Amino acid sequence: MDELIERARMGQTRAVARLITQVENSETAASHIVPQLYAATGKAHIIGVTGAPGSGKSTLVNELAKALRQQDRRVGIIAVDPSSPFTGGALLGDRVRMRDLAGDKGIFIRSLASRGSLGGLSQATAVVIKVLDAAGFDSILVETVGAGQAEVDIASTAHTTLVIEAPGMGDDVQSIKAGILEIANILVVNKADRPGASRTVRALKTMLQLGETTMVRHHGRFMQTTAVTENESPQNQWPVPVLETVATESTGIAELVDQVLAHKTYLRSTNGWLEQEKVRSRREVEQLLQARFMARFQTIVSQDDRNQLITAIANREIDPYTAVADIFAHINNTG
Ligand SMILES: Nc1nc2c(ncn2[C@@H]2O[C@H](COP(=O)(O)OP(=O)(O)OP(=O)(O)O)[C@@H](O)[C@H]2O)c(=O)[nH]1
Ligand SMILES: [Mg+2]
Repeated sequence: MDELIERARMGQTRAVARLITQVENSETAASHIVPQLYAATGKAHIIGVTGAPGSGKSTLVNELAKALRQQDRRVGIIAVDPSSPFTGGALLGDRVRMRDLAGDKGIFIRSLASRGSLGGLSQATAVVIKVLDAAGFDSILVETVGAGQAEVDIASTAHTTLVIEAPGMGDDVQSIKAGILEIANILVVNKADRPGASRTVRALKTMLQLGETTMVRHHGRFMQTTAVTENESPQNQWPVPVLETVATESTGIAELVDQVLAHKTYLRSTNGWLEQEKVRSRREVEQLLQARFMARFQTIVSQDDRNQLITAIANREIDPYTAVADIFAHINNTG
């Protein structure tokens, strides 16, 4: 595997693909691969693309990839738990698009589907991003369906988060999920060829303004005013743009790419880049600790004992706090 890692670091696409397969198939692969790659990571611009199902994320990712590629950037694309797999779905749906991207060594596309492993999909995604980063991909586009945890995961993983809306999903302020303000660095109203696009844009802009009165932007993301750190200053703010695109006709893509790159420049010229790296690192350490602790718990306490414990808690024979204290004592004694 070490030779594979070395070849991936030199940017060889086939080695990258094989490494990722190992990460997918083995829970221990990441703990072998990441230590050897990590020092070579941290250069790639990680761009999260999230939004409602069918809003046009894959089509937009495809367009973004082409535009970034035209600027000679190497582009990685990761589709997390895609409802329409990249090989058969909309991204490479029609032949013209497929020819655009396939066969280009500067583009790497991979779908990740959810698995039952301890760390789960967000951990696998984090590892795949690192492999691509170390292999010299400049921009890494990560598509996730905008739903609850996946959305939060992508915002803590990506440097720049794009939230994609489409018109006609209820164009009033109330129907737009408040959560998107907390994660979006760029808001995109795609399918601007459909009726009601300008109303959706207006609703989003109103929402942004409303948010401004109760929340303060922190490197482009809204936070509760109480959580703002002392180094926050007026110039340390990114005004979230609201853009219109028609992904199927490549309309508005140039402006979108400009904003994506402007956000990167913004992060680089403030302490935003490092801050985002810290957010990601903290989350990653916490997830790894959790996974390792659970694995250890499951090794030390047998399945039967665990079941008995849960039953005892349900029957009010023991309370959950005492149970956890006992488990900790047991683990400490076992060393
Ligand atoms: N009219 C119009 N249709 C579009 C536009 N962008 C995408 N579509 C179409 O909308 C459908 C869904 O597009 P996708 O790119 O698969 O959307 P998605 O958000 O990736 O979908 P999921 O991954 O399934 O959530 C496809 O049929 C696209 O061709 C657009 O700007 N205008
Ligand atoms: Mg998609």
